[in-house]
Amino acid sequence: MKAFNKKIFIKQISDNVKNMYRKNLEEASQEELFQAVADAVKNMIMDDWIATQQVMEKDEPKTVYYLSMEFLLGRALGNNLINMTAYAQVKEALEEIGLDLNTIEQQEPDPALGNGGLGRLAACFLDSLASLGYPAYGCGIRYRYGMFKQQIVEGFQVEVPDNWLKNGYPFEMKRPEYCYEVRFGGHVRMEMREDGNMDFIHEDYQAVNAVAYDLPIVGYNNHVVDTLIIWDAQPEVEFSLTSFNEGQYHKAVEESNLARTLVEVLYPNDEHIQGKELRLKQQYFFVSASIQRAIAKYKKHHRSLKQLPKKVVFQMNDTHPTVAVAELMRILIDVEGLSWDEAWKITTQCVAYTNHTIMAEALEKWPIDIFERILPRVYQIVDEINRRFVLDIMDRYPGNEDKIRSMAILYDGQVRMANLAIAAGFSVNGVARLHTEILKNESLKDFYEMFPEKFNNKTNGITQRRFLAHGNPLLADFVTKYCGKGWETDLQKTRKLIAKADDPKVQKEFMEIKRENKKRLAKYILEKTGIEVNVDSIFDVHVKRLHEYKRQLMNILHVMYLYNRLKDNPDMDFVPRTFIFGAKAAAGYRNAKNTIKLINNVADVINHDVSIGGKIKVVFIEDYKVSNAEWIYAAADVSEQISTASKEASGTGNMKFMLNGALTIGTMDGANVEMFEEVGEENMFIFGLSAQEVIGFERNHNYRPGDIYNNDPDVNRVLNQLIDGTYSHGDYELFRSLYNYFLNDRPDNPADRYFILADFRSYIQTQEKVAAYYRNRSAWAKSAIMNVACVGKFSSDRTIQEYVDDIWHLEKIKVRTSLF
Ligand code: Z2T
Repeated sequence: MKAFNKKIFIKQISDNVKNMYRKNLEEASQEELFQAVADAVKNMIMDDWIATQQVMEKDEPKTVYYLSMEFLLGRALGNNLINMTAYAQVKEALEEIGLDLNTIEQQEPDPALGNGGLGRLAACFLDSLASLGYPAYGCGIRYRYGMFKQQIVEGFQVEVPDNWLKNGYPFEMKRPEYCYEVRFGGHVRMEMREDGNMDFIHEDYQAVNAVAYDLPIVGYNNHVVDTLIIWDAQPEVEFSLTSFNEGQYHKAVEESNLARTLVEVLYPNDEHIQGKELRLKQQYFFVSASIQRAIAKYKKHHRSLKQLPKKVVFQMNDTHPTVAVAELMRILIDVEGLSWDEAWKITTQCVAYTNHTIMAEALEKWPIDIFERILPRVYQIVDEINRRFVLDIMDRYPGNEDKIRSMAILYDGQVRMANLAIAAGFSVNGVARLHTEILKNESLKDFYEMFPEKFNNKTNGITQRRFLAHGNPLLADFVTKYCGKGWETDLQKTRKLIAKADDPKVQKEFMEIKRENKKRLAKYILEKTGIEVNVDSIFDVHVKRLHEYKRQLMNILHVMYLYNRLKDNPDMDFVPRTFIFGAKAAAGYRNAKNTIKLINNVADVINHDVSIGGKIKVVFIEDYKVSNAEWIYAAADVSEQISTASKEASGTGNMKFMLNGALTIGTMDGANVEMFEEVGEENMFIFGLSAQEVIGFERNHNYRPGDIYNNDPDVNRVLNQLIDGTYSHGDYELFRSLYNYFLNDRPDNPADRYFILADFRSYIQTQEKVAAYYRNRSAWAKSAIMNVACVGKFSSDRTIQEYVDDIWHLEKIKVRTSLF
């Protein structure tokens, strides 16, 4: 970016409004002004974007292609300005012409091309890659409809389509020159060549074109702008009614239908697969296009493919892009003419795999018949990879059927994508230390025994640019005041706060900032829900996807328990609390949707009961998404991270709360374990079973929640309130399935499989400690400041540096500003 020139910037905005809308500034709507401002900002980015791509073209550095079905970017305008270090100047320039940057930012739709943690992680990684100056492409899909918008109607979740492209998205750039054919279906004909080798000829397929759209990923204050490529699908031949014979006509109709449906919508299921054919097509579509683009780029500089691993590494974000293994093999063999062994050597040095969950429902397995029908040539290659891999297993473990049962890629009529990723990938990583240990010692034990050198841990991280600099400007200024500038690129700098955490003046300042942020959220809550909340109450926040293992149900049962206590003793000593929830449920997930309804019904009863004097409020914030998350984290006193130990691979919301000075109540799960290590036991509230205890119960089938229900009167009472009409206007059936969750024991679905009742008593006791601690303002403030001070490890900059050092081996690029 050239030096910011206020005059030119203002001129450009009024020119944009004129040219785009035939209006002047006074006539333009806020949405039109957003488009005009965004375009001016894009213009500021453009020189650096061009310069970065020129350096990459000229120096040809090794580049990571981060392959991901999801990128949960959140709004770009404010974030880009932060990273260009132009936020304050642009805000001031806009004020001069009577515009408010905040209002303008809020016109931008959240690009929500992801479900939750996995997609948001990919977005944080791109921010860190650019900010550290590494050459990188994100590769994903340009879904027409992103994650659904959530409305709450009479307490129920209703899904509304997210038409994020409706008004045009100003930061995307169509790149029609990057267009690749992707083929589906048909047959493979084998033909003997003169040299005795086989040719594999793919016939009768349907083809669509993948067309690139680029989004800029602006690095922090370093002039580096990386690129996120999102692929759109277009029919190969424009469908026309006249110019076909019958056969061509049907093919054209089918291909244009395929192109339209392929990228229509993001599947809104996190950690649960449905095995839909269209999903497999989406996976192959964006993977094939991305690999074709990477190879085309490489071939501009090289004739032989042998050096590909020196220039290109594909990181597979979970198993969703794992078809990349076979697609790269296919291109190397069928298109580039390499032998199997040459192609395998290259492929296995180019692909690496990240695992994000141990939940069995999330393991991707495709029925062989579907896989083979949709991707006949790719299937042949998977079959051959499997044949050779099984031979390796038999070689290593002669006569051991169990090893084949657990590790073969093709088994029981299915293609097991994780097994393919591990067999071919040179690196397999978990996303937090505990998670990686569970992979090595439990779920992927046999693979770890066979390939110990592949396994490694990369504890997740988050970007402080979005979640502190942008989301919490008041706290950002506080950190700058006590730690100096520089935390934006080195989060360890907040450690300087340790020396200040005892200072009453600093504590007071921190608490005032927290209170301002609580006011900002309270206003949002009032506007959206009509509920008035007390900003002096504890803001106790549980926001994340709705999933049984994340135990929102345990949280709301605890609220019901507290309400019972208050009703029994109206004069009891009670620290006022606002319980804030935000969560989307996968559209077909019964227990998750019922939990949302329960939270809303409990909220309705409690919020309207004047007899408790407003001591408890319950709020369900509709449509939890990146943009309102930034405000929610900033306002939180307490962060709920209460998953069943062993189930949350890492969590990243936990880190965002910590960064914003909330105290965590949590289990020893995922990255909570490492947060605890960093911040110390005085500053975090831990409770519940350990991962080993949970795994022990699961192995021995000796957990008996019914005994707890029968023997603990508090548990008994709240569970019975699910079926006695207390929270359902007398309807005994509405929440019966949630009640049954605790007590119906089936072999495939054991009672209380997420151990809510096992942890309930220690959750209650730990929440009592939280309340007592909040009374001590100074102790609380000190602990909150300590959380900010000790969060350094959880910057995604640290995570990315570890990927670079251990897996990708990239070198930084330098974009010289003297170019201008
Ligand atoms: C997801 O968000 C996560 C894991 C998945 O496994 C799928 C989705 Cl959509 C297939 C989450 C984990 O649950 C969370 O613990 C982790 O922090 C996050 O991925 C990023 O690694």
